Amino acid sequence: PQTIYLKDYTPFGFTVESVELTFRLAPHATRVLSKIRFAPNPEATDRTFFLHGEDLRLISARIDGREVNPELSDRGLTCAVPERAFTWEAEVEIDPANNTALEGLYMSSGMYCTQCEAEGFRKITFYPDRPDVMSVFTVRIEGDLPVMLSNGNKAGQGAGWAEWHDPWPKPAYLFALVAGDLVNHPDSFTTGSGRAVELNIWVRPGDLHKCAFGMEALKRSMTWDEEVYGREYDLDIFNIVAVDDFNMGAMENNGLNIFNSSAVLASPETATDANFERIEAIIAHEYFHNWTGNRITCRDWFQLCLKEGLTVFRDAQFTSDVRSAPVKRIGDVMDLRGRQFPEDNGPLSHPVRPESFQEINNFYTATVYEKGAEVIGMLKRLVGEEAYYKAVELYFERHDGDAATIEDWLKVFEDTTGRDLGQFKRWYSQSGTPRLTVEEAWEPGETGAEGVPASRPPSRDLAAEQGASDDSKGSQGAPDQVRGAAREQASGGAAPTGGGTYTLTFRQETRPTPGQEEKLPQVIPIAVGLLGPNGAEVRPTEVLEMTQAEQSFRFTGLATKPVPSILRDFSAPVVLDRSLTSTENAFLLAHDTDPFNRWEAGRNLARATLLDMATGDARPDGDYLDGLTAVLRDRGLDPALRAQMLALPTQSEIAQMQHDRGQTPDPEAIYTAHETLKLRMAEHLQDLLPVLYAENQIEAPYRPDADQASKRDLSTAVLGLLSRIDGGAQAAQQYARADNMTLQLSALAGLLIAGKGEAELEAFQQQWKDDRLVMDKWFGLQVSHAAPARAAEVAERLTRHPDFTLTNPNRFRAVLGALGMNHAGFHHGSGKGYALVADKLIALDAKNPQTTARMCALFQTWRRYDASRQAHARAALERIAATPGLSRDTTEMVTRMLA
Ligand code: BAL
Ligand code: ZN
Repeated sequence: PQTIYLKDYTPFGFTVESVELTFRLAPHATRVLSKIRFAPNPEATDRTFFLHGEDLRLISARIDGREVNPELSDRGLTCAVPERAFTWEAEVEIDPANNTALEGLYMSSGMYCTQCEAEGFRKITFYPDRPDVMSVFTVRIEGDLPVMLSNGNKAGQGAGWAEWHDPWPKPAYLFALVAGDLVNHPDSFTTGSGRAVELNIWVRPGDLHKCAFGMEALKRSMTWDEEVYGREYDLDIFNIVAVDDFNMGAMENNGLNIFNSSAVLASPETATDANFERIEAIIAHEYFHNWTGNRITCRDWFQLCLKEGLTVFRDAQFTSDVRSAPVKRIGDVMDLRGRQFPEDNGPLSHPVRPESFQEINNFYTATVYEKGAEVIGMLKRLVGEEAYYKAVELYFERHDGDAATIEDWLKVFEDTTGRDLGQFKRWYSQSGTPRLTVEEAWEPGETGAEGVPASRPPSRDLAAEQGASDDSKGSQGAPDQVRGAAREQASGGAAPTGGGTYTLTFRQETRPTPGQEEKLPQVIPIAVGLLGPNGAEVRPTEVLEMTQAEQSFRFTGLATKPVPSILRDFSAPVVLDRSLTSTENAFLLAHDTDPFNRWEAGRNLARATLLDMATGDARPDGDYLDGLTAVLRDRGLDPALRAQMLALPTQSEIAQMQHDRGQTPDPEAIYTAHETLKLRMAEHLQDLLPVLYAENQIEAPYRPDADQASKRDLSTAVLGLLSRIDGGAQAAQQYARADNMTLQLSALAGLLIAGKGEAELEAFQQQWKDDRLVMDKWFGLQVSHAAPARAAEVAERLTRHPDFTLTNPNRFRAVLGALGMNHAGFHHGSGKGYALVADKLIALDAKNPQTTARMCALFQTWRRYDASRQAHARAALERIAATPGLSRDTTEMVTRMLA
């Protein structure tokens, strides 16, 4: 397959002044008539007239009304054209009903729908299908269907037809069409400047009761973007459509967002709190794209992070504002470490802005999205809040209507702040996760007492713990002379004038990644605060700007040696390689005023404990269990945060840590350590668990808001532990009385943890057999709770269930994705997990290359493990690679993983 390079970018030889499309819908023979006005592009030198086109049957083509005979290939067509503006007309036929790839125009549960990002429009008609070609689209849809939608505003409708006009020039990837027997949940919104906007969520009949939450989330998003970024909606109508068969979460087409039904439909009975929160975030994300992605789009697909990183950052800001900021941050970091770090440190590693690809669909990755968002977060932290919003305002002003680049984005920051962002730009070009090590040095001053960190936090009862927590909320109590003292860089500052001097010396290193042997130092914003030995904060958070491979920062005028809290709020996407003793971690867990680092301290203790246990030491660390008890008792702490404290690092994270230390992880040993630690935690907390469970029950009717969800988060985490020591009694009771999916599903999980739940699994299936989204949970839960030796067998049995299908990506992910996430099950020594996933990926590739290729990434860590597992994984990957007719998407992924 052909490799495409960023360095080879050239503009298209023609501009497109207007596009008129007519669709004559028929399941197997839809006719698409296009009338496109082209003009020579003065900014281009190459005038080759190449239009992309795949799986199209060309019926006729005309230029300025005269029949032409273009030269056709399997990627598109070329044709001789005039050296002036001209009108291209073509008629093609396509087969939506047989389009199982779910790219272009396809059918899902009887409705027509589209997915054009990244390169699906070329499966609809011949067109320069590249994001820098933008045009105004007018669309006519003809068909015998009650609802027929496209982008933009309504332009007219009658019996059997509808017309739409989108006044905003857009690239073809934002084109959308939906037609079917749909019903709507309507609403309206008035923008800040008084524009009345009609809002609709369109669903299949029967799903109307699942739309209200999505609609409220949409209105919240519209208000938020006006208030925070000053961005107003720009059309008369905003439609969202729920589609059952969809490769992605959702798609931001102008005025016609198309959603995977799992990312929009929710009712208390069928969706969990996590589903509601995800839906709110995805609705916000797609809506925010209207400005960051649509009004300003990407010049080419290498710039994908320009819209995705920024929009993920914006949706995270939104969630932090409408829910809990620390809980969101911790959740995002868990996700980053779970998905992006393995990617960044394995065979699929690529820069946030990749420099080459074969199939762009393979680059809708955690690196482009989530690391891309982290890069924006670092930029904001470095320039400060005010400068950030000024620069973004300039970006909107300067680039509205453009197909822009990362250079354009950075330039607005340079112009606003006067900073040189040349080095910062390495975050876009250099792959791999930087590792940061730190050394500390303390020089007591003449008058300063030589303090040391408390050797161990005093054990406290509940009342004392609450008091201590209140003391540690801020630096208000720190003496003025301490707060006012200067922090200097060791390299350039004046000599300290009094008190002790504390120096932090950081080193950064990024290991080689595929195609990048040499790494240069990056700009790393390191947020640091200092605590005194009694736990009070003596220096509030400040951002140290590290630019060199090794760099020291000096804090002067300190009375006693402080305890540093480093990388607060996870201020940069790096691995902080700092070995703290369990006493030091326990101290930070008890006292840190930064919620993220407080959680991180607990996490460090859990990591150390699991690492010890996975290599033979069967006893959990006492500091960890005591610290955890104190945190759980702290009723001043958000229950959701306490639930996050209770969650253990994933088994995959422990495997990665062992690998980073030169050890070969044993998935079964890690699984056993995980299970044993959870049992020990449950035993240690056995008196507290029932109290916490009772305290976090909710009498009021279900609401999916942060307050209620937070309490359910904690009671769910507690139930998971309780089920290990009460034989599933509490879970059985909860299952019997559950009136919402959050409680029903967590109860079922609790029963499975206790080795029970057969009858409930059957009852659940009977209750929900007609609800696809709920049944996805039923499929997934059984695989994720299967013991390692049985996981592949359970998954295989479920793939023979009559409701399993290869054509629905959600169902495929529910079973095979869950197997991939069952660490010890997927990486089982028998190789059965690898073999089953390979079998199913091979079968899926023939139907849906995009989902197949993305799911191949389950194998990306295969080289971490022992020789026997590697041999099994290699055999599975080679079997996929050798499949006759394998798609370009999957070929690229397996080739990269085998390289
Ligand atoms: N643009 C693809 C789906 C999304 O990121 O919103
Ligand atoms: Zn997006």
